[in-house]
Formats: sequence, C-alpha cells, structure tokens
Amino acid sequence: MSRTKPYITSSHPKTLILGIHAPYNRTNDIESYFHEFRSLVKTNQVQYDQEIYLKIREIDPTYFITKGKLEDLIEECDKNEIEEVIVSEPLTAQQERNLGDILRCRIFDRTKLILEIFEKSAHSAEGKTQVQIAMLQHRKSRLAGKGITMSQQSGMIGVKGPGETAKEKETRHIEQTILKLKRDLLVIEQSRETRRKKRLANKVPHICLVGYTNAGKSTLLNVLTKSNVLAEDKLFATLDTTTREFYLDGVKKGIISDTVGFIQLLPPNLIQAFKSTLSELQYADLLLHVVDVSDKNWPSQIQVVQEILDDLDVDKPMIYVFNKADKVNKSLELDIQLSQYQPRCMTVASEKQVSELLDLLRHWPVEQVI
Ligand SMILES: Nc1nc2c(ncn2[C@@H]2O[C@H](COP(=O)(O)OP(=O)(O)OP(=O)(O)O)[C@@H](O)[C@H]2O)c(=O)[nH]1
Ligand SMILES: [Mg+2]
Repeated sequence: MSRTKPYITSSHPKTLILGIHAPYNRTNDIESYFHEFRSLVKTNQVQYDQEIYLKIREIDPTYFITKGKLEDLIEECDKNEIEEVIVSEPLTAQQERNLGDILRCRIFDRTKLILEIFEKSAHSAEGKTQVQIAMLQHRKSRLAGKGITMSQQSGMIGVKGPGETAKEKETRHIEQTILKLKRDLLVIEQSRETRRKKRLANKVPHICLVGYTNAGKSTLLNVLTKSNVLAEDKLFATLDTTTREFYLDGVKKGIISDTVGFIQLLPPNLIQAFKSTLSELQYADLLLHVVDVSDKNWPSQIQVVQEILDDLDVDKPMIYVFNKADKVNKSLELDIQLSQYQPRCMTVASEKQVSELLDLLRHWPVEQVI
C-alpha cells in the first residue's frame, strides 16, 4: 500500500474516532459499547470531526484492522485530511506505530484515552502519583517499540565503550522516575495503613461501593450519608476514595467508601497502579455492587466488575444494587434476568429512592457486619 498524503501539522488536528467491534468483545449490545466509547472521548474533552464504526472478524497482528477495512480507512483519512485517529480498542505499540505510518496520522488507542481521563480526574496526591506511574509505564512500553529514530548512538570521542542510545537513556530516566514515584506512594500508603488499623481496632464496619463507571456510586454515597461528593454524568468522575459515616435509623452503623469505577478493557497498568487505593476493598465487610440497570450491557458490566474483583483477590459478601430503575420498563424478562443476582435491590439514587437497600442493610444477618 503506497502513500502520498503528507503529514499535516496544525494546532487543532482534524480528528476521527474509530469504533471497532473486535472479535473478543462480549457486550450484548455493540451500540451501547460505541456510546460508551463516545462518552470516553467526550469525557476527555476531545472534539472530533468524523466517526467510523466497523466490525472485524479477526485481529491483524500488524495493523489490528484487517486489509480490506484498512484500505477503506486510508481512503477516508486521505479524503478528509484526518490528522488524528482515536481507536476504541487497546493496540500494541507495534500496531499503533504501523497504523500511524500507514494512515499518516497520530494514533491514540483506548489505553491512552483512559489514561488521559484518569490524569485529568486525579486530585489527591495518591491518585496523581498512581496515574503518573501508569502513564510512565505506558510511555515506556511505547518506547520499546520505537526503532532507529531513537537509537542514534550518542558516544563521545575519548569516552570508552559504546554510547548510550537516546532510547536507552529515556527508558532509564522513566524507570528511575517510576521508582521514585513508587517510593512516594509507599509513604502515602503508610498513612492509609494507620487509619485502617485504627478503624479495625475500633471494629468499625466498613461498606465499599464498587461498580462500573457512571453506575451511580457517588450519588448513592451522597444519599446514604447525606454528603456532597462529586457525582457527574461523565466516566471516571471519582478517582479518590471518599469515606463517610453511615447512620441508619439514627444509629451509626459504620462507614461507607466510594471507589474508582471500572470499565471493560481497563488498562492493566492502571489496575496495578491503583492497587493501593483498591486495597481498601480487601478490608471491606460488605460490598455494594452498583449496577446501571438501564444500560443494555449491564450483565457484561457485572462480569467486568467481577473479573477485576477476582483479579484483586477480593471475595466479600455483596449486595447487588440495581440503580437507575427509573429508566427501565419493568418486565418479566428483566425479573428473570435479575433473579440470578442475590441478594439484590432496586434503587433510584438520583431521586433518593433507596428504601429497598436500607431494608436489606437493616436486616443484614451478619452481626459484625452492620
Ligand atoms: N436517571 C438516573 N440517573 C442517575 C441515578 N443515579 C445516578 N444517576 C446519574 O448518573 C450519573 C453518574 O452518577 P455518579 O454517581 O457520578 O456515578 P459513579 O458510579 O460515581 O461514576 P464514576 O465515579 O464516574 O465511576 C450522574 O449524572 C447521576 O446524576 C438514577 O437512579 N437514575
Ligand atoms: Mg463516582
């Protein structure tokens, strides 16, 4: 495939978003998946000029997209003078570079998109440090794929041994920065540990909200604890764990924490980097798994959350909280689907309709839990 289009440079790149239905995608409804992708782009405040959605039956190891579809895409990018392509899927460093070369565009994959959103949403020192580590790890993985442009020798006359390549130099710099950030994180974690020990010593029951991003966790925390945590119609509004006291019928029952939302194909580097925040879940007595039941993909979203919890070795008593019940029509089919999840309740957190949940919490059988 020969290319003639020159690289274009401008301060406002012409951007195309490319939603791909990949063979590994297990969502029930691909339109909702693409809607989620557009929400990611919107949350990252990127304006786009064109959108293309396509289905591939297999993944091409070189370009991710198979030949015929790739040729159509090249034509589209040429015709519309596209400078930047945002892809809904995670790409390998190699695929990202090859696609960039053949399309003559800058390519951003799902991982980069999510990392940038996390970077914008992090407020606490801990959140910022965790995101920075994940960003640097991603940068390092991209450097590893880079070829000769980075590897000019920088040896000097009169200096023994081979010169260090620019790539090696940058990789080393990244590694050193990551090490420093990890040390900073350890210090921050110590204060978390102290607070946790105090809580455990006081035997304060701890409830954690978990769930897919945008399910309504923060809204629910606000209702249950009469707080005012940021709840927004954007993905990953919450990155920092907020903990509040929880009173039921006028009696203090324990504390409730909000956590970072999950999403399918969450970059592994981010899960790794956020392990210290997510470690709170290991000490929870009860998880409230908040599900946006109005999203057509809610069953696969439950699966995504469960897989991440399994990955983190978190196995705790759980209540399924089917939220946004105001946006669904009750049906026998839905009832049958929901009956697989026990114990469960329906809520409309935005309208403070949480009585079914409060009933469950009131009658929760384990004495030491609530
Ligand atoms: N219709 C409806 N909207 C709701 C309900 N609960 C929450 N929302 C809205 O859903 C959006 C997301 O709510 P959040 O509470 O921020 O969701 P979250 O799970 O904390 O999201 P992240 O922190 O981004 O993971 C907000 O615009 C809420 O107002 C509900 O029961 N019904
Ligand atoms: Mg939130």
